[in-house]
Amino acid sequence: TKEDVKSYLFRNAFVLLTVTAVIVGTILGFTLRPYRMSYREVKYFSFPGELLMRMLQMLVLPLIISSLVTAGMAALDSKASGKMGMRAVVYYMTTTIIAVVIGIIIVIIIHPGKGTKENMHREGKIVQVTAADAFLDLISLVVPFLFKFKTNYEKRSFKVPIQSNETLMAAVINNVSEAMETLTRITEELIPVPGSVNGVNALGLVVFSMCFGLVIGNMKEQGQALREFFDSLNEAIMRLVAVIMWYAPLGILFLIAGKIVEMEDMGVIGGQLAMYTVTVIVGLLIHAVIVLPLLYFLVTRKNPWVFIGGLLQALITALGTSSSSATLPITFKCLEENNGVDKRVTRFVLPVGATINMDGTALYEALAAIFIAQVNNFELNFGQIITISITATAASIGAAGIPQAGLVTMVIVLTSVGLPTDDITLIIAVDWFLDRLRTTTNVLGDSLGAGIVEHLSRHELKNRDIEMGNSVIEE
Ligand code: DAS
Repeated sequence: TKEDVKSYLFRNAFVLLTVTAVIVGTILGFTLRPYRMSYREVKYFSFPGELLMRMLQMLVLPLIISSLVTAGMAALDSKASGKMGMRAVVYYMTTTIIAVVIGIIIVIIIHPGKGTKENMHREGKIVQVTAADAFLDLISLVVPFLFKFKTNYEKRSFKVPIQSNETLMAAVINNVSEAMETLTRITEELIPVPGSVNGVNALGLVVFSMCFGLVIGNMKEQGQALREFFDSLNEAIMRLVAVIMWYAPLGILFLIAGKIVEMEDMGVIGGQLAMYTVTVIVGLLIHAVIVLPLLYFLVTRKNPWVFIGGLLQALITALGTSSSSATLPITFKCLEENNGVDKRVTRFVLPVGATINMDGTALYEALAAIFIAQVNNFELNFGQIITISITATAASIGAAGIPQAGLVTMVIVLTSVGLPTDDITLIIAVDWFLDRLRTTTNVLGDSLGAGIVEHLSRHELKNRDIEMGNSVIEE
C-alpha cells in the first residue's frame, strides 16, 4: 500500500542519512586534522556529538526501568516466561563462550606479541571529564561553599574543563539519578560501589525492575494505576527516541569527526600494536560476520542479512558512541519497527542483553590478556588459558555498556593469571578504536539474540495471544 511505501522510504532515508554521516564525518575529521586544533577547540568541535551521546544516555535509565517493568507485568504465565528467560540466558552464555574461544584461538595463531614490550609505545592515562564532573562544575559556579570540593575534582581530572561548554552540556543530563548522585557526593565522600557506573548499579536495576514488574502484574485493581503508569512511561520514552533519531546522524557525524581530529598520531603505533589491532579485528569479524549470523540462520531458518539490514542504524550508532547502553534506544526502534520483533521479547531481552551479554568485550578481554602475556614472554599453561576464558566471561558480564569499560574490567583477567595490570597501558592507544568495534559486536549479539529468542518462544507467544484474544498473525 501507499503507507507501506512511505514508511519504507522513511526508514531507508534514516539509514542513508546515517551512512552519509559516517562518511562525511570521516572526511571532515581527516580534513581538519592537519590544523591541529587545541584541546579547547576540539571540545567545541565535538559538542554536537557529545550532545547526542548525552541525549541517548539520558533515556537509558527510564527506558531500562520502564521496559523491564512492563515486560515483568505482561509476563506470559510464569512457566512460559521462565522458559523465555532460560533461552535468553543460554543464548548469552553460549555466544559469549564461543567469542572467548575465538579470541583465544586467533591470538595464539597470529601471535601479535612477538618481541619485547620495551619497543612498544607507552601511553599516558586517559582523561575523561564525566557528566557528574560537569554537573559539579555547574553547581560550584553557583554555590560558593562548594569551591573546596571543586578544587578536589580539578586535581582528579588534571585538565581544567572548558567552563562554558561543560556548563551548557550539563543541561542535558545523562542519567536521571545524576542530580541525586551529585547531592550524595556533596554531603559525603565519594565511596565507589563495586560494579556500578556513574553511581547506577545496572545489574541491580535490571533485577529490581523485573521483580517490580512481576509483582505489579500479579496485583488486581490496586496495580492498575502502576500498570498504566509504566506502560505510558515506556511509550513516552520511545516517542522521545523517535525525535532523537532525527538528530542522530548529525551527532554521529561530529562524534566521528571529533574523534579523528583529536586522536593520537597513527605513526606512534608500532609493529606489535598494529598486529594486535589486526588480530582483534579478525577475531571480531569472525564472530560478527560468520558465527552469529550462522547461528541465527541455523535456529530460525531465516536470512540473517535481512535481519542485520534492519539493524544498520543501531550498529552505526554503536560504532559512533562506543556504548551499547547509549545505543539501546536505537536498538529498540530498529528491532521493533524494522524487524517486527515482538515487544514482549525486546523489552525483556534487550535491556538484560545490553547489561550482561557482551560477546565483543569477552573476545577482546581474552585476546588482550594473552597478547600481554606474549609481549612479556610469559608462557601460559592450559590451566591458565582456562582461567583467562572464565575470567574474561565474567569480566564481560561485569563491564558496563559504556565507552572503554572493558579496559577497566580487564584488571580481573590479568590478575587472575598474575600478569602485570600496568601493561593495560600498552594497548590504550588503540582502545578507543577497538572499543567501537567490540561495542558494535555487542549490539549485534544482543539483537540477533532477540530474534532467536522470539523464534524459539513463538508458540508461547501465540498461545498467550489466543488467550488474551489478540489478533494472531500467521507466519
Ligand atoms: N564499550 C562497551 C560497550 O558499551 C564495552 C567495552 O568497553 O568493551 O559495549
